[in-house]
Amino acid sequence: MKIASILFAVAMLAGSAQAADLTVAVRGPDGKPIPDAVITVYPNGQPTKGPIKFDWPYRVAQQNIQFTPFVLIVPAGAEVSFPNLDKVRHHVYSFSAGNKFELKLYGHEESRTVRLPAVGIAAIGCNIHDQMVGFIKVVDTAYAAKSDANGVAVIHGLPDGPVVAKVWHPYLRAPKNEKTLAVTAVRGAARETATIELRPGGR
Ligand SMILES: [Cu+2]
Repeated sequence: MKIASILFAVAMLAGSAQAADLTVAVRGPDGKPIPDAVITVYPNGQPTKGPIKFDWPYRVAQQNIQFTPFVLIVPAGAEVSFPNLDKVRHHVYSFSAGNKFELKLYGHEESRTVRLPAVGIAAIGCNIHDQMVGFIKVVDTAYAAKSDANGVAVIHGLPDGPVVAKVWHPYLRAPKNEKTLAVTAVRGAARETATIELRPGGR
């Protein structure tokens, strides 16, 4: 009897800790996978209270006259580093509202750090190399992920229940380049397909 009640208590604890994983397949109208789309999920429609920490580096390198990664997700207030791995010098800037900055010319193996306070976007460029384009998505939810080369983004550890989920891509044809997904609740292993259209000229 005592053992039975302990087992029951353990089962109850396991039940309360249950969490959902949301897998989103991001596709174009032609069905082709779209990488570099950002999925953000808001349990109960609410932003995350308290500090947010992602397990990837808050870092945009300059390498081969490109920003790497092309899209980075960071929490609001994050310090982002911009190491220059090229032999040439770069002059990195953002004109985005709330996240403006300018890193004057710096060279090989040097780095600079910038704090991004505003939820939204920092679109980054280089004054020397016009072809250098990158985007930092600054978020207020702990539940965010970027689609990989197969167009797949996975958000782990969501609480079971209602959600608001969005997809953003720098070239998404929608107001603020963002669209709300059809999914309104998650439980266990949830799957969703997000079909998005990109503006021509986008990558
Ligand atoms: Cu440059």
